[in-house]
Amino acid sequence: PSTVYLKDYRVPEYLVDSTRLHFELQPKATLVKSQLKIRRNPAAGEGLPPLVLDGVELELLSVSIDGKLVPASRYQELPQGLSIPVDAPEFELEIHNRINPEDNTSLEGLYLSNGMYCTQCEAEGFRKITYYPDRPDVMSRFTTTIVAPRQYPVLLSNGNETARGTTEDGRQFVTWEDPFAKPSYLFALVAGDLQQVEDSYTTASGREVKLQIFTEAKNIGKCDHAMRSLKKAMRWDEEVYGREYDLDIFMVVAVDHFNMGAMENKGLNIFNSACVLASPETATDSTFQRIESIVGHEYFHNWSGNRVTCRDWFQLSLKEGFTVFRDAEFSADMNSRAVKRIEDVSMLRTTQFAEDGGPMAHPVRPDSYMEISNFYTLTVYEKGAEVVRMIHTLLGAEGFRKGSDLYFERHDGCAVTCEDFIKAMEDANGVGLTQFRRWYSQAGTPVLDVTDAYDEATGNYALTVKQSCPPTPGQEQKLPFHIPLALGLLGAEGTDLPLDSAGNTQVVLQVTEQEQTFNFTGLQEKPLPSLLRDFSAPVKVRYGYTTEQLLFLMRNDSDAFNRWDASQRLAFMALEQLQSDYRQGKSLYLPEALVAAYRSVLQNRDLDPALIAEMLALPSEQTLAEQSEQIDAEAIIVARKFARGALAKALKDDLLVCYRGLHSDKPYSPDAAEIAARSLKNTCLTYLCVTEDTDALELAQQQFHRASNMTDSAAALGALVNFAEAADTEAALAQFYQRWRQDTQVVELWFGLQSTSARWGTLEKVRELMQHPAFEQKNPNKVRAVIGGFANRNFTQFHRADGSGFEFVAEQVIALDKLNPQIAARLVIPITRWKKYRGELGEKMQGALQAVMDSGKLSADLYEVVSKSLA
Ligand code: HT7
Ligand code: ZN
Repeated sequence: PSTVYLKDYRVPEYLVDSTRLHFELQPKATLVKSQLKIRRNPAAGEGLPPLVLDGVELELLSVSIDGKLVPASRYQELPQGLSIPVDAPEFELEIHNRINPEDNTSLEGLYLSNGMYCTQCEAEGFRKITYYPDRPDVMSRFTTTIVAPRQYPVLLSNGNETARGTTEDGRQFVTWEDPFAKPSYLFALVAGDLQQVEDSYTTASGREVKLQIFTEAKNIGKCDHAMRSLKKAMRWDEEVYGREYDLDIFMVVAVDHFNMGAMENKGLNIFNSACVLASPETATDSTFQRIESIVGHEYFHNWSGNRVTCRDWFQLSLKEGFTVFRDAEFSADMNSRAVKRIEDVSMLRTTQFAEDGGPMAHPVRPDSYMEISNFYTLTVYEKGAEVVRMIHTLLGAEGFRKGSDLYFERHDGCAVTCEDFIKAMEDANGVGLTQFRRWYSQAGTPVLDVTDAYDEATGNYALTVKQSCPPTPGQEQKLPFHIPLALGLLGAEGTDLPLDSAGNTQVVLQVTEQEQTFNFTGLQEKPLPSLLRDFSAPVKVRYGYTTEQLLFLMRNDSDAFNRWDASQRLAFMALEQLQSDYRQGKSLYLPEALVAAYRSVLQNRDLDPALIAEMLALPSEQTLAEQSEQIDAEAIIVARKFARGALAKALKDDLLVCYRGLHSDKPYSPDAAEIAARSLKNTCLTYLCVTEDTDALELAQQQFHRASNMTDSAAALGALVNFAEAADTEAALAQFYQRWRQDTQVVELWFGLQSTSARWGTLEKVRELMQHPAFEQKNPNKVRAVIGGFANRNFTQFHRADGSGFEFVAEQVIALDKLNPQIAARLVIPITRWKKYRGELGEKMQGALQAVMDSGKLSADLYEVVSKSLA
């Protein structure tokens, strides 16, 4: 596969003013007729070069220009497209081709999912439907007619329905017209025997919008939460960004086979069923929250992505980083702001930092790729959102809003760049963000080394910040970043000290140099710094906190995020010590101070229970691995297991009191307070079960049998799967499956609980599950639950010392690549970081990766990840 470079970007040679599509649906032979009004792009230069269209896996039937058939000798079929000679600056092109949705297991283009036709065109899937300039800067007005047999009563596409009827041979047809010009990646088509839930929304300016969610009949009772979330998102975007919805209808469709979470096609969002369907009996609290955030995310794309889109795929973070920031703020406003931030930062630190330190590290705006699907990454999405958040921090809420208003106004209907976004922010606020732009072009996670000095005689407190950034592939040296460093200073009483004459207790330092000293004057005592409040930048901060100082911050910091962060630093220090003791063959011991700190958190009645749950959670093995210079998997596993066991034993009585106090018989509601209570209750239950005491496991059994909602049921089953005797575990699993076997989403959860079990024997179990009748290799959700659960969320068993976990993943990746390259290229990631491992385990991982490389011809997707990781 060849490499595409940002520096080679050229404007399109031809523009497409209108696109008329006509589909005659048949599982193995769908006929596609496309009529395009094409015009030479005046910005592209002189002459009339051939028109080159993208096309992949298409059967070409005919090409006509202005109504005349073009003989096959006149055009050239390319390996990935079609080249047609042009002799006029404007013409109408008609192409007929055939495609095979039934055999399309890549889930890109048009495919069948449980007998329902659906599409996925981002990033380059439209070229699997018909020949087209399949790039985001070619925007066209689409009209789509779908003809289908009667067993597909629902026929949907983008925009408004303008005609429907019956053809002479008894098939039905529907025509849709989208009044907004859009790139091909936002095209969508759905056909199936679907039911719908309908509602309406009145916009701020008084327009009535019809809202519809389509699913298979059996899921119709699981749409209410998504519908409520959609209406909240529509209101929020009006209130916070002044953005109204623009069509008369907004449709959402749930499909079972989907490579990602959802897709923001104009007016017709397509969702992975797992990201839209929920009921209290079948979905956990985190699923409810995930649905709210993804429904919001896709809806927000209507402005940040659809009305203003990307010029090219290097600019992906323009829409994704911005939209993730928007959805995170939406979720924070709907739920607990601090807990949302903690969850997001935990995920970023574990997974995005690992990506930034691994072989596929790339900037938020990458400058090259082989396969764009590989760049829908945590860096583009999550770090991209952090970059937007930093702009928000630097400009303030009002300044940011001015910038976003200008951005939408300036670029409405256009395909633009990250540069255009920053420029709008600068122009609206009269500021310069020149150095800040490096966040878009430099990869890697910056490190801040902070030291301080207090001068008693003058009352001056000097804080010195040194920034550095490790090398990443292709970027040895980095220039200093512009880093907003939010901080507060705590006095001995634990209160925030005033930092200026106005009495402000928090400042945002502008860190721009390699080394910089900031002075605070008039201080009566040496303060304790609370650094990087609310995680004001995606960096690592190193400061020599003592255990006592961290305990102090845990108790007193006014920034909830930093209270949690202090608990994590404290746990991290203890876990590092345990790892080192284990390596030296010393006996293991958990400091009493840590136990006491956890006890006082658990007993604190003033804290949000969800925050307590977060503070009680030890850093995951993955987080510990990410923070290690060289990963010693065995030491990490032993240390964490020991610490968890010691805490569980020491805190048993407190955990029990807390658990009992949080038990409630109220009917389920996914509101913040109740989610928080369940979260803490189930954290306590899991800790109690760690001891494997009979009475604790009895509690889990009771909760499992009596639970009235899936959150409690799944938490109890999870505890049993990890800590109960084999016979009890099997009995509970069997009972659960019998009860829920008809429910796809619950069966996926059931798969996930088993594949992530830390118990020895899980790998054999995973192989067994792959033979289960409910497992389907062609369904990404099932693959993610069983194989992905094992590879990504089962640190203990995936890192088996004999390397069998790695070999298993390699074997599955090779098999999956033949069916679905996007999924294979994601699944391989856990075995790409071999260079970070100590000793033999790293070699075993490298061997597994090499086996993938040597297995034969790989897809472009998989080849890119494997070759870059072996280099
Ligand atoms: N914008 C959407 C991206 C997406 C996608 C990308 C590659 C392959 C399949 C895909 N499905 C959806 C999702 C989003 O960020 O909203
Ligand atoms: Zn998105």
